[in-house]
Amino acid sequence: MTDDKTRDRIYAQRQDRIDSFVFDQRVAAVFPDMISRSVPGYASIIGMIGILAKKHAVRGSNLYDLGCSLGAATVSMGREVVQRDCRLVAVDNASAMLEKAEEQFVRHDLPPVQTLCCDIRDVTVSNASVVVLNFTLQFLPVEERLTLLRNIRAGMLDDGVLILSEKISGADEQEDELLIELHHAFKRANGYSDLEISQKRASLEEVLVPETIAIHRARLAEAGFSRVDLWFQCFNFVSFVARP
Ligand code: GEK
Repeated sequence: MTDDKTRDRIYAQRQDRIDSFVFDQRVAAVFPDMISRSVPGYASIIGMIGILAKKHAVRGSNLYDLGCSLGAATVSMGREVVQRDCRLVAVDNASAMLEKAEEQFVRHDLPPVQTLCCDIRDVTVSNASVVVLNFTLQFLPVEERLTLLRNIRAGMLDDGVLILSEKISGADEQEDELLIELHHAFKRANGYSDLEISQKRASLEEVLVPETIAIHRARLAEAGFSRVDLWFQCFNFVSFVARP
């Protein structure tokens, strides 16, 4: 259960004007509640990121969490690789989010975590056995996504993995409508009102740009990933494992 301060009620009151969504202090304060009531399978995905990290983390390598928010994926990976002399790198350009992530990292007994408050497009990925983009690529302008994936690929070890989770659009209009309808029903079942759902949707317009599975697969191939497997899907939320 969440108390009043940690319950997401950001869009509960009717707003005259809907501003574009930003990851500020208000969002950081309610983020765990917001993401778990909005993204189906979020807790499972976070848990599986740890399990994938355990399988693929190479001794002495770096593990990246790009767009880490409050650091849930970093914590999940860190717990699984404690003995492996790995370094965790957690990156987010929203200081309100990263400050809270840093509190989490202190609270858990993790390998060293380097936190970077910067744009993920400015990070040089190197010696990476695991790279996580858990619902982050969707916030970059579409035309900048390939360059980021190429940079990630260039800094990855040959047997490393990229875990890419995204909100997607359906392959055609009919599928898209179905996935959105089911997602909204999921949010309603989790206590969001129709007003909250529609105002949040408006705030994310042009901020979060979803693409189809086919587009993601083609871009990952173009960026130099030789194998892409879809390991999770629930409605319009998916996660891929991509390998060099
Ligand atoms: C989780 N991965 O809990 N550079 C750096 N950070 C960025 C950028 C950018 N260009 N664009 C967006 N972000 C997390 C969840 S949330 C997903 C990720 C969501 C950051 C942004 O500040 C936010 O913290 C995160 O990416 C997206 O596993 O809220 O839907």
